[in-house]
Amino acid sequence: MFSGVIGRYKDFLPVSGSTPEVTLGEGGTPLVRSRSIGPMLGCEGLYFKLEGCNPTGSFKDRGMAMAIARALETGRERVICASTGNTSASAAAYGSRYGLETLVLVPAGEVALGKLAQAMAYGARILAVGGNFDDAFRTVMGLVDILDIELVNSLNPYRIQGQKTAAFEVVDDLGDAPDMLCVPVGNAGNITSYWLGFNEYAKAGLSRKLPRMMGFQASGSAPIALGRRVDNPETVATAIRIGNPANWESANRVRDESGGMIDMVADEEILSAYLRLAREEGVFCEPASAASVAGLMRLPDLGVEVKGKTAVCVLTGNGLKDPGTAESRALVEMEYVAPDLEAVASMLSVDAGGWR
Ligand code: AN7
Repeated sequence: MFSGVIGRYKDFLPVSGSTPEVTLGEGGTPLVRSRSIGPMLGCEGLYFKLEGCNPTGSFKDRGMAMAIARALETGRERVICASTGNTSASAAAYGSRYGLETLVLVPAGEVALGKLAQAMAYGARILAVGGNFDDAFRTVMGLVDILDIELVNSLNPYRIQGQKTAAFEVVDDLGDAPDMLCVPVGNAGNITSYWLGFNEYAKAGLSRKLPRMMGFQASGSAPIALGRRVDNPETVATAIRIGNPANWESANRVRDESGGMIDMVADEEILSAYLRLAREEGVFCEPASAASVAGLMRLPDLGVEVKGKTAVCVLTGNGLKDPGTAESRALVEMEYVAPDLEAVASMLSVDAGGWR
């Protein structure tokens, strides 16, 4: 029986007999083959890893299960994070389930509604900081020095350990690693995790190759791609609105070791990929997640061959996290109509069994 990432991948995780098997049923997410974008690009196979199918709707749950297990094992009663939204939703969920007090610091006015609703419902204490994620994170790092509290941001190595299980699943499903893995980059914890996972599986003889790691930031918020801190990051993809990533060095190492790249995509490209995924693939992810697909679509222009390649795009979060962007950017107007057949038929100009 499948029982979350710790239960399933124990042998590859730093757990002992005394580590509680924390789970909300995370992991085991679908790897769905592209029907439109992959064939258009001439990929041998393009797959979407639907991390929005995790219990709180993002990939963060994999790492959170491990971080919370560790917090419990070491007797902590409180956990803390700074977050653009998804980490706070995940921390709040696992925190409430295991009786830990959860404190989250978020950039005021810059967190998508669904994520805030989650943190509220799970009962976290939420401090809305009058600044951006980087300000909130700096404050959290100060707080962990003076409080008896477990940091559950991706600087916590157990987060990385839990998240590497997504790479295991990709290999388990495909039979080997893909030629390339495309992933959105914010704090660069996830790209670090996947690379660790692919390497561990290769060492264990469970895969033959290693993928090129292709990370994508939003162009208004692209410190790693630009090679310098961004003081006022801006992007429609609020999840990755981060100007000074915690795992910056590690992202550069992953890029170099894998022969990959960390590049950037414009908000318009992100939104265009976001709508294409929804309209041509039936996959509704949040804007930050679509940066992976926007990035893949740019690769031919950057001189990177995608024809004949196997690629996986990690769709890190569920589209329902950010209803505001769907409502404002999907270009569909609701049509209001009286509640009777004649009015509806007339609005549709019903004609010969169809409508105009
Ligand atoms: C949907 O929740 O940083 O490069 O505080 O929510 O590992 O940071 C979220 C990041 C990609 C970037 N996609 O991952 C947070 C937070 C989604 C995300 C990322 C995030 P990292």
